[in-house]
Amino acid sequence: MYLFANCVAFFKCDYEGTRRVACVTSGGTTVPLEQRCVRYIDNFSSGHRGAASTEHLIKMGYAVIFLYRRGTCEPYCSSLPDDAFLECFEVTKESAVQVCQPYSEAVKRAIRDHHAAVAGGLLLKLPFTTIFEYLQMLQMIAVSSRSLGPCSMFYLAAAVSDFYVPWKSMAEHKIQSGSGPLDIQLLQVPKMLSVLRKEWAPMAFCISFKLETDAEILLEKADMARKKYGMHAVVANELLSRKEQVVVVTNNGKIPVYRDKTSSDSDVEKPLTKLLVDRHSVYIKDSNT
Ligand code: 9Z3
Repeated sequence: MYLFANCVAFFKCDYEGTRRVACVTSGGTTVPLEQRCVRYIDNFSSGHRGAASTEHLIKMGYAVIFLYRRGTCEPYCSSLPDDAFLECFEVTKESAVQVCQPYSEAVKRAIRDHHAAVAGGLLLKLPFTTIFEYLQMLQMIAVSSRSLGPCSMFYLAAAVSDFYVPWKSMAEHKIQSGSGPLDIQLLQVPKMLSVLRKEWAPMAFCISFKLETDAEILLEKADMARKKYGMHAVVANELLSRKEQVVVVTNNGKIPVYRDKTSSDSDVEKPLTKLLVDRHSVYIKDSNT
């Protein structure tokens, strides 16, 4: 309920039909194997794509709901060391705590940018862990975004579990290792992308991501997903090259997008989000005529 109220408030924030709002999903969902969960199956995603894309979208004027896996990358943190708290600060001779010199500028910039985005009502961060939490939160966000019509965008970069153990057939307590090989039946997670398109937010501009490790099948699978789930674009990426290039698959073609290799601090998310924002603009214009 708190989450729902938060989302509704975020969407109402003086946007009056002009502010564009993106829901960026990021990180991998988990599938618990026990009700009192000790073990779980995880989906790979560092969260870099979602966090970087969020920063670019905010720069381009969007307000972003960042639905992310707890513990994965968050916006404005990419230039910080992994263990930010312990490594960014030091204790002075007078026992005061201060930012370490090498990180000083990066930490100040991260804190300033993050604060500006949150205080300006441009960033709402909502964490999830399991596939169940993720789907419920996505539904709430989508339903409460309906009033924005075509101005809302779903940028679904999270790596979502394909298989799960239903709550009723899940062991209550920790599964005992002495009982021999583990035999668990996993059911297919219902594909919620078509429900998102048809019921939850039918006017929203929807982009999903397709990840494969075999380049041979990637583009075909991405185009199949686009048609099957009615996505406006599917971003196809291969695990090993995902930071260098992606292909945006739409109904009128496949557009490769590359990281600018001439600049060391550039990322593929910058040209990717630019292209998708341009497509979103055309979509909004067409929807209003
Ligand atoms: C992606 O393909 C993302 O681009 C990555 C980003 C997870 C590869 P990182 O977080 O990596 O920067 O380390 N996300 C979507 C993966 C996914 O689960 N897609 C489903 C599928 O491929 C469709 S919803 O079937």
